[in-house]
Amino acid sequence: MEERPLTGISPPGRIAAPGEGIGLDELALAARNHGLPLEAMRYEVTPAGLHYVLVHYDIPDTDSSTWRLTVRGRLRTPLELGLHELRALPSVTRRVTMECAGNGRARLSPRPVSQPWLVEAVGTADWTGVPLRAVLAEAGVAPEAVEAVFTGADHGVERGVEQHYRRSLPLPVGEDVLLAHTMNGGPLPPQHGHPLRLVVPGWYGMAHVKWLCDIELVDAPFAGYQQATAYRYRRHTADPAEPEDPGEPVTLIAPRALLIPPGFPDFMSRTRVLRPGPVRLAGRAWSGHGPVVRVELSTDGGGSWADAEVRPPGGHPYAWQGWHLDWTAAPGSHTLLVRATDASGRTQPLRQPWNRGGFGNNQVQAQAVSVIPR
Ligand SMILES: Nc1nc2c(c(=O)[nH]1)N[C@H]1C(S)=C(S)[C@@H](COP(=O)(O)O)O[C@H]1N2
Ligand SMILES: [Mo]
Repeated sequence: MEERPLTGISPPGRIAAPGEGIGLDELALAARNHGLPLEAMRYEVTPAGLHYVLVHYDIPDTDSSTWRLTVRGRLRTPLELGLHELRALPSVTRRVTMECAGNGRARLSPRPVSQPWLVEAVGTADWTGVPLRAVLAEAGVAPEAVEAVFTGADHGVERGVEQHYRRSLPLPVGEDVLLAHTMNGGPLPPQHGHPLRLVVPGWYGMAHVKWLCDIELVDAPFAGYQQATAYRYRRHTADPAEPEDPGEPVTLIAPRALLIPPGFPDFMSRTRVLRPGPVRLAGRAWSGHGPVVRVELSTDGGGSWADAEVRPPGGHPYAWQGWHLDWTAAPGSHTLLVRATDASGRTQPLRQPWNRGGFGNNQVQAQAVSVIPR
C-alpha cells in the first residue's frame, strides 16, 4: 500500500517549550519502547529480553508458517520466499550492536518531542540470516535499479501520513546486510521483527526493518516518509519564519562509550553509591564508522582524562568493544565522563549541536557518583 495523507489525527512535529517537562505523550512511548538496563552491558551479547526495543506503531500479528517475503521491481525474476525456503539457504551469523538514532534525544535542549531516550537505546545480538546479496543475485538486479525498498508488515499514521514502516538502502548493498530469521540462536521475538527482519551492520536502528515482508528494487531514490521526512539531520526549528532545512540522511552510528554503572544506585536519582578504595570502571564502546581505538575517562567532571584499556574488536567488527580503567575512589561527589574515539577520528562532543529530530546525540555520558565513608 502506498503512503497517503490522513489529516486530523496526527499532531504535528513539536519542540518542547523551554523548561517543559516530559509529557504524558512521551511517557506513553517510553512505556512501550524500553532501553537496555545499563548494568546489562556486562553481557557481551545482550539477552533478547534486555535488548532495547523501538516500535513506531503496533507489533504486528505474524505467523512464521504463512509468512512470505516478496522480492519484486526492477529485476529479472520476482521471488516469493517462505521462512522454510529462507532457512534452507546458506546463513551467516553476525554480532551487531544496534542503537536507535534517537538515543540521547531527551537530553537536548530544546527537546524534540518524541521517544525520550537518555542513553540506553542500544543492544548487541547475534543475528543469523541469509545475506541479502545472495537473494538479490538470485532475483537478478536490473541495471537501472538504484535502491532496494524494504517494507515491514506494521502499519500506522505518523505526522499525517498513513504508511507501512518502509525504508530503503542504496544498491549495491553491503555484503554484511542480512535477512535475519534468528536472534541469539532462537526465533526472533515478536518485538524484534518476528519472523524476519533486515540487519544493516553499522547503521542506526531505523535501517533494520522489522517484520520484513517485501523488497522492491526501484529506479529512483525512495522518497517515502521514513526516508525523506523522518531520519534526517535538520537544523531548522519549529519557527515557521525559518526556511525548511532538507537536512542530511541519518545513516551510520556515531561513536559512543557507556559506563556499566559502578557501585549501587539510589532508587530515584540513579546516583551511584560507592565505598572508597579501588574500583574497576568498565563499559562498552562502539561506532558504525570503524572500530573504537580510544576510550578516555574523566573522574573530575572533564578536568583531566585518562586512557582506558580497550579490547580490540576481534572477529566481531560490528559489535561493541569492552573497556576498563582502574580508579581509586576518594570520599565525596564525583562526575564520571567517558568518551570514545573511532578509527575514522570521530569522537564524542562535550556539548551536542542541536538538530530538529534529536538524532545522533552522542554527547559524552556524565555519571554522578557519591563515594560514602567506609
Ligand atoms: N517495521 C519496522 N521496523 C523497524 C521499526 C519499526 O517501527 N517498524 N523501528 C526501527 C527503529 S527506529 C529502530 S531503533 C529499530 C529497533 O530495533 P529493536 O526494537 O529490535 O531494537 O528497529 C527499526 N525497524
Ligand atoms: Mo530508532
